[in-house]
Amino acid sequence: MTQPAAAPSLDPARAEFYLELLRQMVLIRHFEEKSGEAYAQGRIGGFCHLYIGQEAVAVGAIAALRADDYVFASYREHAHALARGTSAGAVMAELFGRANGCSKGKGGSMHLFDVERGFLGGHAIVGSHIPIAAGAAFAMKYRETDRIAVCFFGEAAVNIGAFHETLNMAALWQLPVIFICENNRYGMGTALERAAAVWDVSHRACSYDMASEMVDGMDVLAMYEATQRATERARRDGAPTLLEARTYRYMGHSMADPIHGHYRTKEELEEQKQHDPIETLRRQMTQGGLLDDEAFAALVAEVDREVLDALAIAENGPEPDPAALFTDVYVP
Ligand SMILES: Cc1ncc(C[n+]2csc(CCOP(=O)(O)OP(=O)(O)O)c2C)c(N)n1
Ligand SMILES: [Mg+2]
Repeated sequence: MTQPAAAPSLDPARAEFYLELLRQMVLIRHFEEKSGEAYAQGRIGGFCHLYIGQEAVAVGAIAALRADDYVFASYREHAHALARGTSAGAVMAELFGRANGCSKGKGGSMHLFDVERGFLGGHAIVGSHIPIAAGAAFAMKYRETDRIAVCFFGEAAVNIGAFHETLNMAALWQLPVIFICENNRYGMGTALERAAAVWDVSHRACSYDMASEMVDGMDVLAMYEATQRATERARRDGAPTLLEARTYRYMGHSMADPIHGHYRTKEELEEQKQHDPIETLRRQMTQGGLLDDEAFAALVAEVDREVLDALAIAENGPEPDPAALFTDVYVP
């Protein structure tokens, strides 16, 4: 597995693109801060796993995709849906269990779907979506398209048999799929104190015959470029890639887990915040003369309006009709 590449320098001609990456990361962060508040107030039911700290992974990788590619993610997937273009209102309404949510209120936080945008979940069972993503990639190849599938999962999924079966088959069959392991250092067990650090995916995965790269998952541009290279391999050669994004989540495993948890120190968290993905891109853009404080404040204000609108859409959304219990989300 190759080591992280050096941070790319900014190209002034791409200022709008960088601004869009920054906007998406700020949207995800503020959206999740608000959903965390709403959860604490009892307005969101079920589980809720926040992504704060990891924004660069979903935003950078998804920016490298085409609109007709498929994206699969785990239960920590609000960000992936938002980066894919699902509206903040449709995601928030789903968290609130409302009929105007992207899964019609039947899925909640862990089961966001948006077929129109090729976003195929939202999967609560660790590793369960990895073979499904390879199946989608198989279909794309079988139909002789150059569409690809991208699958995001946590590093604990590397312990699941289906991960190994899928990588083996993807390599043998040369499937156009990109596996993105979001290695945030912790995979939560059933008891908080049993959270295990599995901060070393590469040695368990490198035995498969496919290109693999380790990426700085706190750097949105590094994520974008690594994914771009992987999409070229997939579209041009129909070949799979494994990316290991080294990242960090600031919040607990879920809303049931205190911020620092029992398994890491406050100092570790503070140290990781020094590599904040939003601040990193903001600083790079500012130093490159592509952003000033005023423009950043305007971006934040616009995002905050969008998040407040999303809350209103969720709160005013109807509860699902009980008859919807017997219908499929996508088949009327
Ligand atoms: C097959 C299976 N086993 C156990 C669980 C309970 N569980 C939910 S999240 C999780 C940890 C996953 O950690 P990781 O893959 O690193 O993702 P992260 O939460 O760090 O994003 C576990 C064990 C589950 N959902 N599915
Ligand atoms: Mg993890």
